[in-house]
Amino acid sequence: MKPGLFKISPGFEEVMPAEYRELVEHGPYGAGMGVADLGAFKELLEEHPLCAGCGLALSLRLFLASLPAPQDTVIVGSTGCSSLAFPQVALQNIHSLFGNQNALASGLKRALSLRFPDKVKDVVVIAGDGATADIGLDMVMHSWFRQENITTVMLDNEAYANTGGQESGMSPQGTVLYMAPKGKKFPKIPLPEIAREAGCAYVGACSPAQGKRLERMLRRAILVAREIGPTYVQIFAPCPTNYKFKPNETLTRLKLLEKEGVFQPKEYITREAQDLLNKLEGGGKP
Ligand SMILES: Cc1ncc(C[n+]2csc(CCOP(=O)(O)OP(=O)(O)O)c2C)c(N)n1
Ligand SMILES: [Mg+2]
Repeated sequence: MKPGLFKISPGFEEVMPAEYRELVEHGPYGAGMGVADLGAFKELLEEHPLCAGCGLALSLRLFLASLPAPQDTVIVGSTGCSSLAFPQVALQNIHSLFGNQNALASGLKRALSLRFPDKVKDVVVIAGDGATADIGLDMVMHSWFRQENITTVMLDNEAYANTGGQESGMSPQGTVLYMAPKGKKFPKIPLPEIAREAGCAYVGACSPAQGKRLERMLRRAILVAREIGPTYVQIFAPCPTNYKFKPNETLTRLKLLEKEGVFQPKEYITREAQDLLNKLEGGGKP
């Protein structure tokens, strides 16, 4: 199905760059597509400005392919590396003031529910670890306390990458970065557990090294947010530029960190959310 969300204004067809014309023609991609279909549609302009080997770039592609209803989804981004790629997706998206993303998404979700009472509109926040766990944490947590029906996704590259490498609350203890030369003094914030305690009905922690798992967690989070309440997905992908490893090592490193138990995939599901997922999944694909 081609929802036809984007059109080129008449008269501009000839002057628009070829890759943008392709995005209009082969994306948005509609429901019924998934990670296994990546390559069969166009979800992101090729020439995004993220660094070589950036795990966020892969995570963003997997995220886009995993949305259960892309034509009825609005993504809310925040300032950071990933915000350089958000405006280049084949989806409705809003860039919010850094840290404000969950407040904006709460209002947007409520407005969409009033404007389209008979339609399901998914509002998904996708922001960096600094935006989510540090500067926007009050907005993030209060959207969870208020039980807003939105999904929050953190792209956890364990640093403030976009501003040259300061430590974030999500950097591991002892981390030395370009702008954190003395080493971080306290451990990584346990945000999945905080999310669970703050009222998220579904919490998932994953990495882009396993695309199908990321897809399953994101779909579950969005389906639960529609019916029950706030949900949270944390995507782990340390930054090659700031953690100084080779760009072609991103995935092997992620797999190794998981094997060693440094990174632990997680799923916290409330009883109510599990009942819903059992009903929706019925043993098959959500
Ligand atoms: C209100 C406000 N405060 C601070 C900044 C500066 N700033 C821009 S990006 C950024 C760091 C973002 O870190 P993170 O959210 O982890 O995203 P990343 O760049 O690592 O993807 C900061 C502090 C800003 N743009 N606006
Ligand atoms: Mg970051």
